Amino acid sequence: MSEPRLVEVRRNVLKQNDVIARALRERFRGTGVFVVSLVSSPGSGKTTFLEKTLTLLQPQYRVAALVGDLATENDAVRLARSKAPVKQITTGTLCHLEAAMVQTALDGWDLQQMDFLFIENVGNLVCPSSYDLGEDLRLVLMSVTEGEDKPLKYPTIFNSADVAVITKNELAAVVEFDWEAARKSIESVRPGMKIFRLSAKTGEGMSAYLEFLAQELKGRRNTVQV
Ligand SMILES: Nc1nc2c(ncn2[C@@H]2O[C@H](COP(=O)(O)OP(=O)(O)OP(=O)(O)O)[C@@H](O)[C@H]2O)c(=O)[nH]1
Ligand SMILES: [Mg+2]
Repeated sequence: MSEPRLVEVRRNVLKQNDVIARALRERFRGTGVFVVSLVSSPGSGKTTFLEKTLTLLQPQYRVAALVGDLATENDAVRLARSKAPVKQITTGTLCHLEAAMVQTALDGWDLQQMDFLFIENVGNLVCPSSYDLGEDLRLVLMSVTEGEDKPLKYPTIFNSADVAVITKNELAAVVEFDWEAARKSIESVRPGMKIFRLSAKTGEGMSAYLEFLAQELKGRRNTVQV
């Protein structure tokens, strides 16, 4: 029996995305920019966390950001308060960013003038996991208000990410967040995954994360001569 046509079309789209993502990755490596993407469910705090990250990194590093949403420029407006270059990508009906969208959005930007490029994906715990964007590091965010079992329910997004970030940590006690249960959920889906606990609102935990980013950039620059 032949495969349904929908499966075939989907496979071709993913294959095409992989080709563009590979080209993007080579371009990023060639220019020395370190690219970090952020995925999470809607409202986990990606933009808040990213605005804080851009603001705190800027005295030392050259940073820029792309942000994806189905509609509105709201997040780009918020991120631009950091004074970093920012572009909004609106996807219309798509629940994820694709490598081609990132490629188009980078038009006119000189990657050689950047240390870090951040890409905030559309808020969704399912779709973004299938699409490589050529990034060096993928962060999956989970706020303490979402429940500790999200990694068990949405394993693919945790599997496709490199680092987990637990956000809104200052609310943990109020919502009776069970840190040990959350850690076990992540560990069972992705053993050994690095986890940061922080609050973008209070700034608690941000310095450990920023230090980690600095080390990642350093490691990259030591292995790739630019
Ligand atoms: N208390 C608290 N609230 C936070 C924190 N981070 C974000 N929020 C709030 O959570 C809500 C959603 O935050 P956003 O940063 O817009 O979340 P997002 O993941 O970018 O949302 P989408 O782009 O729509 O997916 C806002 O009301 C923020 O003020 C935090 O560390 N502590
Ligand atoms: Mg956002």
